Amino acid sequence: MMNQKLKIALQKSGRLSADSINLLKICGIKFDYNSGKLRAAAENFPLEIFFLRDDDIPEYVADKVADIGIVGENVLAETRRCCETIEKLGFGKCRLSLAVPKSFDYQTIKNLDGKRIATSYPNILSECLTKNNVAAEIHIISGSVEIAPSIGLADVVCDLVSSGSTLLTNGLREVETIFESEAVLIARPNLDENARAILDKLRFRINAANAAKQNKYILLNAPDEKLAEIVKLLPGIKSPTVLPLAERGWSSVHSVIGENDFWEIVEQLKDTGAEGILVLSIDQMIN
Ligand code: PRT
Ligand code: ZN
Repeated sequence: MMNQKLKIALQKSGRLSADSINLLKICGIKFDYNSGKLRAAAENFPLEIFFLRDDDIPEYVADKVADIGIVGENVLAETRRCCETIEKLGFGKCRLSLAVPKSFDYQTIKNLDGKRIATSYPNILSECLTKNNVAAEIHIISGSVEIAPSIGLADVVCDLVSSGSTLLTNGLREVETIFESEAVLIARPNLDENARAILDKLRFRINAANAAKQNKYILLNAPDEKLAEIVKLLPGIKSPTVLPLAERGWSSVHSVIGENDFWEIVEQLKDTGAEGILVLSIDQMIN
């Protein structure tokens, strides 16, 4: 089937929406997105995009309404749908944690025995409690979990945390992380050969864009007598490119360096005698 399209489910509006849409954009996929729409067709890639509530995405994918989707690992684990995790995407990072009011004397998870815990994640929580042999009462609430203790609905909360400021402003103390999460690309089981081929094309682009994000392209001028030392500081993909400058005794050196250590390397390069250092972002990196 030449005209087959892969169907992808993205969060319509929420914390994962902008990053999910941006991921497709940096993969060079063009589509018309406006917030009212529930679906869109890509112009230059065999992809049809569905915009849904995040909680529904694992179900849509498992039930083959969509072939693939982008969702938080927390939602995937909670809904317990049969989907394959294809790729971690590095955004939407958060953790599911237990938090207690400041006055709660918390030493170990055993202190939760007999307590009432408010959460939107009853499945992940009950698995954790069972594993730790704790018998607590789970109160399922769908939003604003953090206010449950102050209104007398629960003794403890189990909620998603990123910066921690929501817990802090509600007088709660994070005591235990029970699940770490980030956005993932998921696929339905048993994708047919054509769908798998389109997914592989998409993954190739995602990996190129993610690798590019983690690296910088660096150009500099080096006096020839310092070249050996400078080249040693720059691993490059294979090894740095060295080209002679018009001015004798000088060379231009080009390389790729990791985003995490580039400031440190730049300082060392300067100390070694490098001049005119330029650092550029990379759009795609294909190995
Ligand atoms: O409408 P829809 O159902 O699609 O969206 P939603 O409101 O259910 O989800 P949304 O958009 O809030 O979150 C989507 C996904 O983002 C979650 O499933 C997580 O995978 C991820 N994510 C990352 C977070 C957070 N960080 C986060 N901080 N989801 C929620 N929060 C909330 C948390 O519940 C708490 O209320 O933010 C608050 C805590 O934040 P801090 O920074 O104060 O700690
Ligand atoms: Zn939701």
